[in-house]
Amino acid sequence: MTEELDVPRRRFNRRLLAGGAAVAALGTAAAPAVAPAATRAAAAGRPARTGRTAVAAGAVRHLKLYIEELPGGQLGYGLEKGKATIPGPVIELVEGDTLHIECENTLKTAASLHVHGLDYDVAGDGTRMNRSHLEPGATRTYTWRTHAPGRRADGTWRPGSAGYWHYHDHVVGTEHGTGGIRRGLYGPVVVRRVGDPLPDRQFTIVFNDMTINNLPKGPDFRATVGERVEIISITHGEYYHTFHVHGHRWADNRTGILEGPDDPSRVVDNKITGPADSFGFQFLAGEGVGAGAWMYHCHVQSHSDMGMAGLLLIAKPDGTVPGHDGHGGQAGHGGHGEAPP
Ligand SMILES: [Cu+2]
Repeated sequence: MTEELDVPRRRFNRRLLAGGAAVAALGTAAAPAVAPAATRAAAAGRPARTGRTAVAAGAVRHLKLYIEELPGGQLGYGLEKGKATIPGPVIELVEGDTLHIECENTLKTAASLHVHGLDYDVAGDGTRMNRSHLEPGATRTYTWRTHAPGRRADGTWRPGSAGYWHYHDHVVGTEHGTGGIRRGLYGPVVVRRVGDPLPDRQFTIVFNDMTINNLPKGPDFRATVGERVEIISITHGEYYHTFHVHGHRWADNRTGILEGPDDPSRVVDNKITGPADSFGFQFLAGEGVGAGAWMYHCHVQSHSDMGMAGLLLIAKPDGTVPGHDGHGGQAGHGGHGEAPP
């Protein structure tokens, strides 16, 4: 429990002391996307094609996931040995898919994999209380299932699994994984409904205590005008935050996209978010506003002042970002941690 009480102070000290080296070490931790073929093509930077949607539900897939130590006392999930990242890799499913994750704990302490929003047996819960965790050096297969919406036998409506969810450790530090989450053991899960539009770019932004993705200042992300951008927002730690993007807005529903002229979803550009919340949305980069260095940040004033801000660098088709001088030129912004496209 001492560790619990120690949280904010340690975090703030690290923030104050974090020099360029620490930032550089963590800056390489931007997460790659692990996605179905169509999204992977987008992540690989291939030209945007319009009208791509999620298809082929009902697949049974297998994934290997490693829990590893990272420089500076951080921890991460990774798809290959030595390649763990913070946040962990994006895991994408389509409603109806089943995923078997063979998770190996390379740490000297027990750890686990616990997911939100999906269907799993208690043996896949990832907590010590039901012995579904990983002892040091152990490997265990966690099975996640998903389902499409439909009518129950009693006539009520059963929601589908589609949504922006997340996974995290539930064991390191405390029996709630407080130490694991603080040190970086978390990542995004996207479950799509058949027919959902697929993004060209995908960015995961995790407000974890007073960091973004465990970096003392928010990383920058790059896209080109007109691309379909997907933001996955997750919050962890001790504080409430508000997620705000400049120049763009989204519908406060499952996808962020209005389904037609009569869709009653509220359109927002700012959303309150608390520990373990997750949501996501898509928008067209620069729609109606053009290319530029568009800020995203927590809108709790003291939080943004302390570094909870980064840039969506939306380039013109020729690759330039008007008004942005590249790296490190912005007051109060380090320009580090730019995610690869
Ligand atoms: Cu905040």
